[in-house]
Amino acid sequence: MVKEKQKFEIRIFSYLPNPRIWKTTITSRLSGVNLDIIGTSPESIKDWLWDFNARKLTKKDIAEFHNNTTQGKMGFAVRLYKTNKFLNTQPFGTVPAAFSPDGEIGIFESNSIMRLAARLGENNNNIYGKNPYESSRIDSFLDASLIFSRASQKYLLSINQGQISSSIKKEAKDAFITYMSGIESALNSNKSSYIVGEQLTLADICFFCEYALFSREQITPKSYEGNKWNSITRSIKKNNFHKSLSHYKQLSGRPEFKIDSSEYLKKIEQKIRN
Ligand SMILES: N[C@@H](CCC(=O)N[C@@H](CS)C(=O)NCC(=O)O)C(=O)O
Repeated sequence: MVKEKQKFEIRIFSYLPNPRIWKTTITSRLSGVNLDIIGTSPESIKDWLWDFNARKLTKKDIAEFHNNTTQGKMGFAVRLYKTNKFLNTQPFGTVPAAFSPDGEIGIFESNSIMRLAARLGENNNNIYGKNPYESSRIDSFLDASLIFSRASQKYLLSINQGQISSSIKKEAKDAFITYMSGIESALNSNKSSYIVGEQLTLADICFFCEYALFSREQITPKSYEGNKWNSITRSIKKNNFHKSLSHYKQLSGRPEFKIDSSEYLKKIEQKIRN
């Protein structure tokens, strides 16, 4: 008997690996939701057709969509092949891009895609809080994370592009301190070792993924090779964020987190040491 392929409940298109997607993969592991993830390396994603049925561009696609390309905005200096259907369902045209199984509904913003995984899993394990107050408090942390993630994204892209400016770095440092201070304060005032309530929630998952993504900034940028690179993470007094950092470390050891993150974080560690 042929085993039926499990039906997916969310399709995600993105470059891979991408810590923003881990928010959803970790949540789905805990809530029992089936994902279908398609994508390629960050370098190759420009050579893909951005669509519900995303794929490597064929000669036929290039001819068909040639006059219909879109200038990439965040992180892409080139024109990207995005189908009209993609842009109709993904109004900001960004990845990660998630879709309902029929491709008709687009869900964007990694925090919202993560919430979808919790909702589809019927909030299994109370991952999205055990009552409306806890759920809304979790939302508060997710909203606050966006301010940090925006500054972090600008900073990481500027590092990649060899165009680090002191104002971008300062903005990222301020946003990092603000976000981490909130997490530290929540961990200090909570009786449990989690950010909200008594157990692991979306707030912890989001914190882990945003911190993991930001940790790339510790790698000496190409434009600084041979010179001393003063990363934000290193310049911060670790004691100020003692609880947050040990929470991050503890989360990184959990099996549902390790699957996505261990290789990625190991590579960062190796690059920092070299
Ligand atoms: N805050 C968003 C960030 C999404 C985003 O900015 N994605 C960039 C890549 S890092 C993108 O898709 N850029 C494509 C474009 O600007 O055309 C999230 O968490 O999902």
